[in-house]
Amino acid sequence: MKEDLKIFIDIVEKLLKDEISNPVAKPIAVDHIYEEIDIRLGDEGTVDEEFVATLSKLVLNTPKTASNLFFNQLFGGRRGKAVLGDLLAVVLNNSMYTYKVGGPQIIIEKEIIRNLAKKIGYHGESVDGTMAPGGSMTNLMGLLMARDKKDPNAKYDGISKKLIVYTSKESHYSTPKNVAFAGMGRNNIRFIDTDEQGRMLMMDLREKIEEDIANGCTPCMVNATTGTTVLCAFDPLREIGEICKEFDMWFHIDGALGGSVIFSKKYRYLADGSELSDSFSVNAHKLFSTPLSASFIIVKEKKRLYDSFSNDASYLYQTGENDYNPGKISLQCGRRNDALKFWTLWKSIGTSGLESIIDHQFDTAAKARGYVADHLDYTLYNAVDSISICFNYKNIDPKVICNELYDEGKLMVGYGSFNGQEFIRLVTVNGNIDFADLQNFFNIIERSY
Ligand code: ABU
Repeated sequence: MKEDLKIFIDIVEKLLKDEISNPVAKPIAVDHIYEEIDIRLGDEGTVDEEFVATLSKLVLNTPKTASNLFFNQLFGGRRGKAVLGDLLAVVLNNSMYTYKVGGPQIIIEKEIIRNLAKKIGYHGESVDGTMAPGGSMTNLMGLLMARDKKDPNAKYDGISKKLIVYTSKESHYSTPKNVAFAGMGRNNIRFIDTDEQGRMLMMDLREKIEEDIANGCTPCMVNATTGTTVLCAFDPLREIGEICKEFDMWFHIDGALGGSVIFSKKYRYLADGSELSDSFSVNAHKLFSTPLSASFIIVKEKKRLYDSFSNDASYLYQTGENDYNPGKISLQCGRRNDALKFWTLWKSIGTSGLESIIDHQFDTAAKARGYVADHLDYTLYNAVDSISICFNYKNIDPKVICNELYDEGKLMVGYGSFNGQEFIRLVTVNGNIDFADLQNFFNIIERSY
């Protein structure tokens, strides 16, 4: 182990040095990858020197998602204290299903959940939550609780009614996948129209619910989004909450991307009404740049978690209270410790430090939007508070710009679309970048075209 730790440190030092001079790994064409790197597994092991050389080459040729030129997806950057926590979680190698096996790590997860719940606006003893491997899976958990509340026998006999799920046209692609997994059927989603800023339109929501009731269907859940994938738009939670109450529907908030605004006094207004929801998901690996993945789901009534996810297993639950055996409220059995990395970050910088991270990202995005708006060669497509800056440059096809800059190893950014308009989607999820890095991003585009 000591020998391997030394190899680890050597390779990480090489990577950190390389990230400065080569912030974008030149992509290797997938049909040449075996020629470039000795990936093939064989009957015989490799000797140490060759093994280390191959491992170093592999690491240095992997896309550099922590560099200040990575804007391609909704994660990025690296925070030392969070990495430290995750490395320790790997070395400890606990599974997070029982207190007997997880010990204080279980309490660390509970402490985070308790504090997140307060920020959402859930209070009292009935609140609980858990983690799952990614925002799609925490959304699935919200959906399964909604299904089981509306159709309690579904988990024994299968679904007995036509349960309908409402989500905006701009919401994450996990919803259609999840309703299929849940046996509810992709045809039983209603995609709600959005306004010009990409926010769910209440009039369309109400009309679709009333139409479904008239047709004998059962409205089950609204999946609202706090930070949509492309525009990072924020649905009007308070109004959605009121509609859910009126029609007795589960209210889930997909806050995977933007849910972290609950930490910011300045941007909290974007999640106004969050306390009306039944469940709320948020990813620390997005705006807080912890290592992937750190996805939480917080639930107002813990009974719902038990109803949907518990199952006796005498070989597993042998000690203690339910509250500290989170396997009883998990999607999984074996579950890695994704909590420690967020706890080490939170413990080291405090809640005020988390607030500063969120403010910095939104403020930096606002400056970037200002830059785009002020320069005639650019067209800006979204102008409200958000960490996405959606733009085009000199009317050049955004696919061409994104793909060429990637192929040339200059920077990594992706494109998106809204209302039929395609554009480049720049995101400020990496809290280590500041406006100078974005200025550099724009300069690269301007020099190239
Ligand atoms: N959670 C989905 C993120 C995908 C994207 O970066 O667009």
